[in-house]
Amino acid sequence: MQLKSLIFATNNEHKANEIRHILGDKFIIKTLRDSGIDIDIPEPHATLEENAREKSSVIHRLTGGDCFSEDTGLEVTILNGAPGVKSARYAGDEANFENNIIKLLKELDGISERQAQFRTVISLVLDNREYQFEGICPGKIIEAKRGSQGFGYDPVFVPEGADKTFAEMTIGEKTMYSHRKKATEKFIAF
Ligand code: ITT
Repeated sequence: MQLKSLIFATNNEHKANEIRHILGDKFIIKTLRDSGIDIDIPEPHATLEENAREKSSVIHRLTGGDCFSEDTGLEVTILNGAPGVKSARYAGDEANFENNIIKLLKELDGISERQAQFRTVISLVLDNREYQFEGICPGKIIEAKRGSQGFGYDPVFVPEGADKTFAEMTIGEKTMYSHRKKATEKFIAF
């Protein structure tokens, strides 16, 4: 069988490593950097679905080939789904993982209801048609950071059924629970 090579329209190497781990040797995954494409694709929309579509369609127009993207948000129940689609820029346009977490913990200070979920939407462009796959990982936000693996909000998120935060897990352990894994499994089945 010839391996299928696919462009993953992302500049986030952490995501790419997780997806490579999940896909194993089924596909060769190339990030934008691997493909020599140096752009920061805008994410102007109000939903993960529209932003994911924006990223895959921009790269499809640019390359003319099959590709996929994903948009992920952390949705905290008591915050009405925030930071959600704004997860990357929760603490402002120049925000990084660290100050996004500080802002989140501040918003939840003194609140015992800490239910949250990560939601990933993958957008695949294949033979000029778009398909989407969703994956959800329920869990909770803890009160202080734990662990140094992973990225983003991983140090404060404990998935349902686990004691460790995502940042205390290896990629293999995170994959057992993750939103990205669930969305990618639907993509593989398709
Ligand atoms: P691309 O758009 O280039 O793919 P990005 O980092 O901008 O990369 P998103 O907009 O999808 O990606 O992600 C929004 C933010 O959500 C991201 O910057 C992290 O802070 C957070 N995030 C996404 N997936 C996560 C995960 O598995 N664990 C922890 N935080 C995550």
